[in-house]
Amino acid sequence: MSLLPILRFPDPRLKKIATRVERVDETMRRLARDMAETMYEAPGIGLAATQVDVHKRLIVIDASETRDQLLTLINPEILALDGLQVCEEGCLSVPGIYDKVGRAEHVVVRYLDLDEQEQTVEAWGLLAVCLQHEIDHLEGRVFVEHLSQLKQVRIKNKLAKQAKITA
Ligand code: K2U
Ligand code: ZN
Repeated sequence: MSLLPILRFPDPRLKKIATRVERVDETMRRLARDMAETMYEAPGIGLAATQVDVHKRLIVIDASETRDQLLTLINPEILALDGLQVCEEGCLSVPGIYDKVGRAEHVVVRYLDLDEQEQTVEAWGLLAVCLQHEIDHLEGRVFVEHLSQLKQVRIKNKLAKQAKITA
């Protein structure tokens, strides 16, 4: 398995819309394994293929306290959204930036698992937030885009300064 480099906001590749997975082959299974390893090492509770510059509809999530309940979702589709919750979010593609984002409290998501079996997951709380956050990535959206224009400008300036310092 390998760790994959994660694209950093505002890389334009993070705005690409991911395409459906047509076949769950060994390449896709290897990508899912590498994404999971990358997520656990980061550490994060989710990772979308978009973030590792693979523009296919695949996400991995583990929002469990014990870090042993990996969900691999292929071609995830939101079937239902309701309620409202505001949660402090961060993103592995926007390091060091955290802010509150309003999301649905409850979601129902249909997807294919690695055996190409159709599954449905119903979630509330942090898992619901993570599902919405990762599916946003597949649509080319990063969580900072839910913030005000002023905050987005300040974040881009801060990350640009950080990039200069580390260059
Ligand atoms: O970058 C990513 O997509 C992983 C995200 C997933 C996530 C963000 C906010 C809320 C839920 C899930 C995170 O970097 S994982 C680390 C994390 C976890 C909880 C809150 C903030 C950051
Ligand atoms: Zn993210």
